[in-house]
Amino acid sequence: MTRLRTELPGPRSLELAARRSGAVASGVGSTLPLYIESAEDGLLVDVDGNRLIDLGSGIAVTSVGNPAPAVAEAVHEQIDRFSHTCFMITPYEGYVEVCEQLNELAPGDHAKKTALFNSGAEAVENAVKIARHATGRTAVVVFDHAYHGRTNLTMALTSKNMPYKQGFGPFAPEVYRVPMSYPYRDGGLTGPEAAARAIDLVEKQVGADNVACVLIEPIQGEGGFVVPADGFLGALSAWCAEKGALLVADEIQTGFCRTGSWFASDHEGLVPDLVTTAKGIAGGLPLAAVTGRAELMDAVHVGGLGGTYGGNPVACAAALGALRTMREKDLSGAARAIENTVLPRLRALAEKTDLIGDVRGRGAMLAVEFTEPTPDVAGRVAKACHAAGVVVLTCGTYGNVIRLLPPLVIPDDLLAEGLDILEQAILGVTK
Ligand code: PLZ
Repeated sequence: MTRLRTELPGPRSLELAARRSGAVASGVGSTLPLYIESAEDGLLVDVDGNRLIDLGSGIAVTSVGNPAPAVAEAVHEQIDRFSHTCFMITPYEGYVEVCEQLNELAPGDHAKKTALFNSGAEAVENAVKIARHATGRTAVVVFDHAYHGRTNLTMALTSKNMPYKQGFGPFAPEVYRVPMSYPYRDGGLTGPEAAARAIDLVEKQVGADNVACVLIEPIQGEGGFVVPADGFLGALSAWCAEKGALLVADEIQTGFCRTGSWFASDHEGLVPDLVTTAKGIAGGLPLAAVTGRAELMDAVHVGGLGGTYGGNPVACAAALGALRTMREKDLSGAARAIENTVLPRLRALAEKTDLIGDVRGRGAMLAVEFTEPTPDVAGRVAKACHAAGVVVLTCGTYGNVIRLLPPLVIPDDLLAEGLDILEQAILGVTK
């Protein structure tokens, strides 16, 4: 069925693109030049009436659907009562309720506490603040291919130069980068071997006693959907526990049912000291959190954490609606079902073309890595998908990964149609 009414971009999108070029700073890019007017589960409808299959969820955000009824209802109800007070001035229940639920859901059964912020980068910055304050140490260990944000500290934590860091330095000090476990590209090191390689560097170059935290995405997002080898995260966690460093899991992209459980840490029984979350937490409204061991979270002096909008009441209401939807619709189960549909198809596709080097991921966070470490093939595949009205995203240090992040409520037929188009796009590119 054709969902496209016009050439892409259509005339109204072209008009908006012209207005945009006169008004919006060109440093802010867009993957597709299509301006969206409305959405339904799994579809984005542009201003020319073209219906696009959404396999990106706005970078893993609209997991519960777009719009999601429970989120829309909670937002309306809240904004009609009050939109903002600033939790640091006069608090409200929604903030407390979101923290209670996150404490319950985050990995581990120890006592936990939470603080709320606006964006993923802000959550990561605050996790580092808390880790430094709680340990009295300064060094932060991060990994090759890591992505943690675009603010000054999180640019330092992020691995890839273009487009995130080029020309924006100087960067924050006391950040140390070590190799990641990357099974497709690290010569088959086991998880414990890859962890030993990273730990050896930290011990020799940083000194274990100086490490405030080891910060890691349990499955890397922007860096290429890199799933570390079994035992890698566990070995890092054990080293942190032995040396008094904190393990901080950045679950901003992996969290909230995306990988088939509440958090990606759950798959390996990993219990981080602190967890950062954002994206899927609030069905599209800006909200982020740091959740962690109560004694660490409470180490900071009163007034040491905060911000004008952190835990805004409308965003908190949206989060409560989103979390209810995740439970009621068993969206972790839905993510596993997506994996069971998509992974076999991608694996079968990999048999048909030698362009594909690896197929990987978990739940509804799945990817194809092309063999050539350049953006060429992935870029052409993404373009072909976009021209056919399917929103797919690329990622990876080499820009050579196509990633799939469908909304967890995507109807089966739309997912199948999106995959058909992706398959044709991949089989249609030549070296
Ligand atoms: N940590 C693991 O994935 C955001 C960024 C896209 P913010 N990823 C998408 C882009 O090009 O800006 C992300 C993430 C992980 C932190 C962040 C940062 O979250 O909400 O974008 O600040």
